[in-house]
Amino acid sequence: MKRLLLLSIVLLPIAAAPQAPAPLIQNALNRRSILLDGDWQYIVDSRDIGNNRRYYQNLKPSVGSERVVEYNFETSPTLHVPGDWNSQRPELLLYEGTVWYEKSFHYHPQANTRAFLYLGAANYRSHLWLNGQSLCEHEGGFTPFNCDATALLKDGENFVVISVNDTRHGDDIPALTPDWWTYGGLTRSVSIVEVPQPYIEDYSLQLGRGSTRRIVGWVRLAGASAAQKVAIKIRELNLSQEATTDASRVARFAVDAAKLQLWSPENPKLYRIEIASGADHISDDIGFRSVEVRGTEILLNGRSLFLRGIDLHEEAPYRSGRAHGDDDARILLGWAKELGCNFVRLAHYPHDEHTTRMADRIGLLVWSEIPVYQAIDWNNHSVLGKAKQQLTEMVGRDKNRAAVILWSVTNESRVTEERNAFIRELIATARALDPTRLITAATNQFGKGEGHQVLLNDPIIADLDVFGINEYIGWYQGVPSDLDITTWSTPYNKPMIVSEVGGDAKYGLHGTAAQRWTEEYQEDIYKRQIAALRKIPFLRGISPWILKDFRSPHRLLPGIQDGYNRKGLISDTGERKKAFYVLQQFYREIARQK
Ligand code: GCB
Repeated sequence: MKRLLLLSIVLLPIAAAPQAPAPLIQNALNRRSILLDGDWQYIVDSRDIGNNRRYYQNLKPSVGSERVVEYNFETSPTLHVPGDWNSQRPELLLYEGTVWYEKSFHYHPQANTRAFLYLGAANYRSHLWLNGQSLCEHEGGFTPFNCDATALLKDGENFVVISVNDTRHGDDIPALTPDWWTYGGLTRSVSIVEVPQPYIEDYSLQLGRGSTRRIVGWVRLAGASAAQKVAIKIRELNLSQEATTDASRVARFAVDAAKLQLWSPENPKLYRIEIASGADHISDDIGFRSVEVRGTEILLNGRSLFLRGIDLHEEAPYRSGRAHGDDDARILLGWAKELGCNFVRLAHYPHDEHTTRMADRIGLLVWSEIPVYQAIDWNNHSVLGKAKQQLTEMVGRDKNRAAVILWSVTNESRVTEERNAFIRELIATARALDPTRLITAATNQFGKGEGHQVLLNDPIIADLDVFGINEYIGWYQGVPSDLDITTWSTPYNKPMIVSEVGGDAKYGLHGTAAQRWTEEYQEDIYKRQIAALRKIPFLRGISPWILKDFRSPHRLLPGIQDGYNRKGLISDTGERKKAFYVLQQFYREIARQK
């Protein structure tokens, strides 16, 4: 009997645990790599039969073979990577489900080298196979991950197969109804990143808290024994330092840089940092600045700052679809600069690394957020785990970007005990991951004071450094003239950013300021918002909603929205609306007052 029991336990199918990616390689963009971007063959798998049919083996149907093979990547159509599938094929515009991608490539392994398959992002769930073997799985549509491919890569022809599924679920992050197009697919670059063995896995170099001269940080090695030497060098400052790794493979640094030029939007100074250990060396361009809060002020390099901002989705300029890469980032952030911004809120999820690096180069402060958006399954512990994972991946990737000053943990979530507890855990996680940056959230749960007084009293504000408020007076609430008599107050002595305001306008639709959807109505909202908001003493910045019209499945009004949220200051085809110039004029005026 006992033996039988034992046998049945042994024979029970064991659900294979998903294979997790390896720790993220810092600064993978500057590593030696083989880009796998370009055309990938694809198969749409609307019924999820691909696993059973072993699409991952990339089999070929051949006449006379014993086995029936009912697919063929070789003769299947192609999708461009990076890029979402919705905007590349009209028949996939509304598709949600699984798509299998395949790419063949030539590879020649090098001695003492580890190779990782690196994905900038795949929305939303992905499973990677290399040469027919399962490599790893990842969940979350906006953060990078890498999987160690060294053992599976062959000398000569190789193939990678990736299944990506973007079906929405109530226990995902984001959950079921985000007001944006949940573009599916391999939305950012795919590459094979090569590193020597051992290698520099991760590092953080920033100004120490409270200092504008002392650079502190750490470098972590992978595949190394303890007590390895690591050196950092900043030639321009004539600085170098060496340290030895401890038992956790981390070497710590503290360097005084008396002649340091601090990074700011006006002077986005970056220094070339070289890091070396054994056979590995890497360089990065890093800026140094301090950011802190004092009372209701935000201080950048010790000086009070007003954030002249704009919100943006990661939607491509001039065409629809997910934006990616340097060129899109240059145009989108260039528009923000033209508007007079020193700040952007990258809504509602981590944007491409090219964007935060571009912000570093051209001088735009960044608010970066995870898609803990509106209704989330607050009671579900695994959902909290997903949110923490995305937060960790966002901070992990961008912790060396001077431009990023704010990590945001939620947008417009309703106040309940469960939500408060969930968000507090995220705030604690963010602080533990990065004690140098400010933590924020976009709140929209207000109390009512007397008359037209709005009370900004979401209880999570108590745990934040800076709080955002999203308010739509004149669009979702009342009419624009209500702004003339509205006042805002809060029991919290903290800086506030108005993280959303605005209203829809169709570019080219004109009328009176009383006619919704016209450029004049939107312009009127902006004029009154600016007049009202500038009276708030604890206001430290604004980032209206939004830079550019963007695709949304919620916005279907024919002839006006046609599938687009029209709150952009710029149309989806790049034309500036009247309100663009209202905000530009305000930003010019306050920039002059400094
Ligand atoms: C909001 C949301 C944003 C929406 C926007 C709107 O409050 O944060 O995601 O797109 O309003 O246009 O309604």
